[in-house]
Amino acid sequence: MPNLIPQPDDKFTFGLWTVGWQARDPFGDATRGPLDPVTAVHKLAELGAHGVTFHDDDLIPFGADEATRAKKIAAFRSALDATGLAVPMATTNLFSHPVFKDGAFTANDRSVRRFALHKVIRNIDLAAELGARTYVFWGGREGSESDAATDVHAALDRYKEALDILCGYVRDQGYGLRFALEPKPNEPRGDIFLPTIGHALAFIESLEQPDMVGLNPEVGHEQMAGLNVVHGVAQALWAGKLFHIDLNGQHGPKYDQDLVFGHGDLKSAFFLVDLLEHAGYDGPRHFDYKPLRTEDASGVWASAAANMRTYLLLRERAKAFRADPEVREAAAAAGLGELAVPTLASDETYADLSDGDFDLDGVAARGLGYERLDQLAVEHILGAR
Ligand SMILES: [Mn+2]
Repeated sequence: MPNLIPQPDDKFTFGLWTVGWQARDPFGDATRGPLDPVTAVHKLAELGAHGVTFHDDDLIPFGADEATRAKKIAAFRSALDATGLAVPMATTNLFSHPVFKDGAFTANDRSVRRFALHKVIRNIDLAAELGARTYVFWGGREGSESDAATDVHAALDRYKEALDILCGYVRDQGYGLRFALEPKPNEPRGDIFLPTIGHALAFIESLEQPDMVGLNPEVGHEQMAGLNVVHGVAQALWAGKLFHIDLNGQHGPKYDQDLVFGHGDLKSAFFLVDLLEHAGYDGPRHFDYKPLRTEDASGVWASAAANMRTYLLLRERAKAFRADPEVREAAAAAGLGELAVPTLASDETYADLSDGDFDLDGVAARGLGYERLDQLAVEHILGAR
């Protein structure tokens, strides 16, 4: 039996806001009480996590005075020291307070934009102090419900301006931080700017320091847009932009479910783990999920453990899939390796292309055997092989 006990080396991390979610939704009140960050740190360490991540407001209540702020940070630090838990990533809450109802970096109101930038800078200092390497930007309120009230061109100018300012700040301070944009198509805004991995990749190239900025794709966010998250993450890797990843579960285009990883589209989760494990991604496996509203505290910790165990199970399944001689033979028969061969040889040009010796009818009629390969994957996922 493979080792399914999470180890710090597995780099599993959780946001304070995940296990700490009190399960308020648009129709109902909280079903759970608040969770002290110190308790969360101890509990996550016990379960085998490597690290914890936070929004500024998860740790320090919005508007807290200096004394409260210092006290909260000190308590968090001692919990980290006592458990050895790392803080690989941090981010800013630019969505809860009513002041951000029309966005933060892209709010029409310039004073809101200036307030937002200052809020970020303050938390970047704390993130750097705690040793974070990645700073995430999820622009959940950057968007609109009405195109009549939205100048997208100007909004993208301001989004770029904000990231250029913040890149400059991090560079000036000499912090070893990189930024990761987290795309999402909608919710809480009707339409969010930079809605998918592809939009964000294109946007990054417009920045003054594109090398400092990459992506934090989230499984459920791509699936809410009806997209294949494995393809999206593969393209982020191809572009050298997979700086971080948010793992969770989602059943297709509907409200943001934030299920446990693997509790949505399990087959896609299998191929995502296979990709991460074999494509050289060595960053955190960060779970951004919400324990179901039906759960009490013990259900919360069961769900945290479930994320990690499901990942480890899928990692074993992916390893077995790749090692299976029948899978290798089926992949070879399907011509999978041939796509890695350039279409023109190194000494050829387009002038060498001709259809003279091409077996048009033969190639058109040939079966590719993908069904056999796909079923082998399903059998590995089901533990039947
Ligand atoms: Mn997320």
